[in-house]
Amino acid sequence: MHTISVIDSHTGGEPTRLIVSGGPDLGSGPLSQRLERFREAYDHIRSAAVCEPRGSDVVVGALLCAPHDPSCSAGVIFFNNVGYLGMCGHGTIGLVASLAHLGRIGTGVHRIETPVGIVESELHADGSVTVHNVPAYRSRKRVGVDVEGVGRVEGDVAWGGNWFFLVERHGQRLSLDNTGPLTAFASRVRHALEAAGITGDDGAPIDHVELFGPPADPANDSRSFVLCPGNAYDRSPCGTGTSAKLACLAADGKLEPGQTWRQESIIGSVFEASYRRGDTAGRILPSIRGRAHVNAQATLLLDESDPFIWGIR
Ligand code: PYC
Repeated sequence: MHTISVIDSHTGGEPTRLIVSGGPDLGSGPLSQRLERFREAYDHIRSAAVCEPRGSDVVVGALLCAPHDPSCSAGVIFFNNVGYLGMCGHGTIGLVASLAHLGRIGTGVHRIETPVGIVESELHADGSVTVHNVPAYRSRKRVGVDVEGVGRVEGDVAWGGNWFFLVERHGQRLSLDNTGPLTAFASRVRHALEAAGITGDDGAPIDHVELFGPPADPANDSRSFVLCPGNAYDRSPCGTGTSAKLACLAADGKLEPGQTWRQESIIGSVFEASYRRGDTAGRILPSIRGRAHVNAQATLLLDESDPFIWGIR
């Protein structure tokens, strides 16, 4: 029987399952290349780790890898119920909390290699983690798309480590008892973007949709509902999504460098975010602070006689 050791955590309610050992041997080289090897040769390990019946649509997986860049403490490849993520903010916070739980790192700054670049993370004495994310930017403002059964929806296209479509005017109620209709709405928007050929700059699909509205808690700046690629919604405020939001706020002159933005998730969890100016092309350097809690340390058992050994795909 094959076994995989994992640490489970959640960051503001959003789960991360970190594969510590027993995962695929992807060899060496840049993590972008190792991600392709994972996709081509070991996709069944992805689905075994995060899909039902062991996992669920909500679980984000993280494969701990030896870094290619020697200045990094760790490398990581994130994945979910349908594929792979370039970066994952809540997952990086979960990774750092899990490595601290294992006693592999202490408080301070740690460089983490991802398929889309190196991020710096800082584990604070109170257990919270700041992620200094990859550069974020808004690619296009107020892009219109015709959504079946809804009509014209306008949003911004932005990169925050993944591609996002950010919608302010959607007419939806951003509340936890309304996640069914929110999921249906955001999913239609994503399909409409795909049908209209609206993509990220590199031709990659815009696979995350973010709906924004006023916060439930007046201490926060905004509430969001974020639909992830596999149709699960993010329980956390979404680190890469908050980075994309900061890029839009910065581009509109609505948030100054260093100013704090408190992004509230659909379940009420919060990331504290700010940015520094990046380059002259308008890219920003986002920082996201949140807290993860380790809630399981387990061994996954992969039994060849189990008809769903590789998950329900
Ligand atoms: O926190 O960046 C994030 C994220 C992406 C998908 C789910 N969470």
